[in-house]
Amino acid sequence: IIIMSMSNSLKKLSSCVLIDLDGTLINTDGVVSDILRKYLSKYGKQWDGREALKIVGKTPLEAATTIVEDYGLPCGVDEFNSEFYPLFSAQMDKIKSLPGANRLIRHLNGHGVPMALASNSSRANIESKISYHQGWKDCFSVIIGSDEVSKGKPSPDLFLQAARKLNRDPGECLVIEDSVPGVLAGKAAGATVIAVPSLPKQTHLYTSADEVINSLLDLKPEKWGLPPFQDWIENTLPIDPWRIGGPVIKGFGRGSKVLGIPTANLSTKDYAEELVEHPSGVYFGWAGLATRGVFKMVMSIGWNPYFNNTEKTIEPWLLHDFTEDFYGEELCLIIVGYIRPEANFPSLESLVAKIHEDREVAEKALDLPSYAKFKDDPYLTK
Ligand code: ADP
Ligand code: RBF
Ligand code: MG
Repeated sequence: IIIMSMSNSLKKLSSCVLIDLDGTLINTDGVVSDILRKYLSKYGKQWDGREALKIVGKTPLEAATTIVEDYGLPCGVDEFNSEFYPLFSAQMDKIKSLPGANRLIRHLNGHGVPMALASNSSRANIESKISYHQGWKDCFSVIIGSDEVSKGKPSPDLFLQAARKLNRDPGECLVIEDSVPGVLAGKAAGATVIAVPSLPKQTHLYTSADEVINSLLDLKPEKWGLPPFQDWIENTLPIDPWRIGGPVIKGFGRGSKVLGIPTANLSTKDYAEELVEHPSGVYFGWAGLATRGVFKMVMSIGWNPYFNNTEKTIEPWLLHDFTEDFYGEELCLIIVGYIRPEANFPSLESLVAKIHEDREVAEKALDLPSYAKFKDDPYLTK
């Protein structure tokens, strides 16, 4: 108790936010990977997704050097850059915002919380990238790139400069970062740092962060002295409806057997891209089975930390008692709300109890008009 109250009293409250761009607000990685995949094949090399781990959070020069060296490319870093940047610029308009980014920016701006964008990317590139996201530029009172300070992250320079320009003490700033160099930079600056790792299963690398969250949807600004989000309804967060469907396939064979909770799995191959785009976590919505009707549904998307799966799967539990299995049948899902991040549990009983709690939250929420209306969505009975 003493330790808890000590750490509480040590927790600093923030009055402004310093935020990173690539990997935190926008999914730059997706476009970069696409380009590198094609570019490297010209040299007879194959882009290795794991390489992404090594370049997140680096300055453009460091990232280019890493790629040229790791792939043993027969060109210099300058030549690589002169070929890479035009390709990248041409694709900048395809870089999507990450889930919760737009919501976060509008929320903080709406409450008059000063915000700075501090990125290892160059000032010019930052400006181009955010120009594709309506209204973002005006939400930041300060924008600063690594070409405007002597050293990029993990040096604290960017954040120190951003705080200075906002006229705040770095200790009053909340830094939001997806990369390890970025987290280190924020801590070195003396700020409070929230890590939102952009690559899955990397939480262990972020030990110096004040908190590690799974996605921006899980950010609780009030924990850090900032205004709370007001869009949660009865412990659920409405999301842009997401529709997926396909034949029910065999899963790990443990849903009903081990947990007493059957989950009708969909093939992840058909939804690979969307799966990457959606943060793992517990969601809910409506499920349509062609010959059986429409049912409430609660599901997890992710790696099931309790079982430590290596594959990200979709696990929908239809909230209805069926007298038989329905493998092979067409299942359509419309996912309308978010409940919580996936978690690990000390025992199977506690995992099962939590899933039943999720079921109750989902069942109640789906009766609210804003969620109930999707029951009649034509997608479910197509
Ligand atoms: P698997 O690992 O193959 O997915 P589960 O033990 O999770 O096996 O059981 C899922 C299967 O159980 C579904 O594919 C479906 O055929 C059947 N099933 C029966 N009732 C339900 C339900 N309420 N929700 C989901 N699936 C159900
Ligand atoms: N697995 C976890 O490891 N952690 C979770 O937090 C978790 N939450 C779930 C929530 C719901 C609503 C459902 C249906 C499943 C959840 N599971 C979770 C997944 C469960 O482990 C999975 O369905 C089984 O492993 C079956 O493959
Ligand atoms: Mg299953």
